[in-house]
Amino acid sequence: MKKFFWGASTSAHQVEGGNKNDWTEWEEKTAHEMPERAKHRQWFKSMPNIYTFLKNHHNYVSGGACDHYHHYEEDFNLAKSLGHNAHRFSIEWSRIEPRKGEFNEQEIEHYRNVIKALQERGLEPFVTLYHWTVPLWFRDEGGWLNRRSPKYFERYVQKLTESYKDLGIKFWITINEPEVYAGHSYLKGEWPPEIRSYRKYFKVMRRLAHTHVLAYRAIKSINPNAEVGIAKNNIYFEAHGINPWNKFLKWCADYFWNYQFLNRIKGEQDFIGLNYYFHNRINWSFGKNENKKVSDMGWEIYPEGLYHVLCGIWRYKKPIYITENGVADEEDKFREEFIREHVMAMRRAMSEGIDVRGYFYWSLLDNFEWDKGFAPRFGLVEIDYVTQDRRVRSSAEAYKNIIEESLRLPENSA
Ligand code: IFM
Repeated sequence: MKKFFWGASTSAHQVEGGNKNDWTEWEEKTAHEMPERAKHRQWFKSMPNIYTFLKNHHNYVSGGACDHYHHYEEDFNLAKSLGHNAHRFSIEWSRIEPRKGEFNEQEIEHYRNVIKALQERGLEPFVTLYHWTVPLWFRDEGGWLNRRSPKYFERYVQKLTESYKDLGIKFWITINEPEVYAGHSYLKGEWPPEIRSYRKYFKVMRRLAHTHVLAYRAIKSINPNAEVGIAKNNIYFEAHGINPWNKFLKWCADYFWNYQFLNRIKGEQDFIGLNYYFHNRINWSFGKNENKKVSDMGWEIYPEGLYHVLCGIWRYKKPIYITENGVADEEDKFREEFIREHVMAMRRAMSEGIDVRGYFYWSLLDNFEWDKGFAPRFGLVEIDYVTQDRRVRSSAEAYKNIIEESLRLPENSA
């Protein structure tokens, strides 16, 4: 009988606090202009509930974040008390290798303690190695545009895998959402290093795929029992009606957004991590959603799309873990229903034979949502950023019930 993993995800930069990487420098540099910049972003108008925050420049500096770096045990106690049996988090490369080729043993020890804290609580660690932030020296050498970048990453991965060999970590995620990162940073120019170039975007995408392959091989050579994959953000593109143009656009979007990267690393991944947030109904152009139900960020809530996206990636015939699925909902009005309906969509896919083995809600804690700062509230647990108090939202209890209900199902499946 396969064990099903239930849990939540976080990423280092978004929750730890006290980081020093390419993002922290960029935040310091741009924070005072961000409220003005935000007004010119497509997404600004769709976030009326969080306008006030978006107008305050303090919103845009990650700073101490949730101080998860010091509160991780308390946070894992909460996850445990909420019925989770797994947890996804990321290791901050800039802490491990703050200067080129120099590894910080104290920080390696810190994450050893983090991993052990999870294991002691019966929470299976899903370790992400790169969730969008890089060390300053790496940025200064040209980041992912530097042709040596995959090798630099491989060296960091080797060091970690060797250091944690005795911990028997099974699940490794090399890269989080490559296309989202490359799109914002090298095509739209909205995230560091603020580049707008098709050529560079495609170069970075190719380089990240190569990086994954090197990391995959490095982990497997040191720890052959490990299972290695990426976390991929796939969108449910739906062509409206029978119009061939809509169908053509859907085909292109599926190819470029959903499958291009996965095709490149085919054969060098043991599972697929799926991050599901978006539905896009195509009617002559993209983005024609009915927007009946939307989150605080104006993102359409469309659980059925998860079913379709799962069917889509089943083409690779690899086990699937839903490594992220979540909603910004400060008042906790629709989070419970959101989770319930997405889990139902997942079960529908499973009942048709799709091998889904885990569901991770994004996120365990409220956190720093990149260029939107602290305004969006995704957490099962609410954070008071002044006192660092944690408060469990009622939807987190509802999620616990969903987990318990599913454990009572025949064969203890999802
Ligand atoms: O917060 C992000 C996360 O870092 C990557 N996936 C989507 C989340 C919500 O936008």
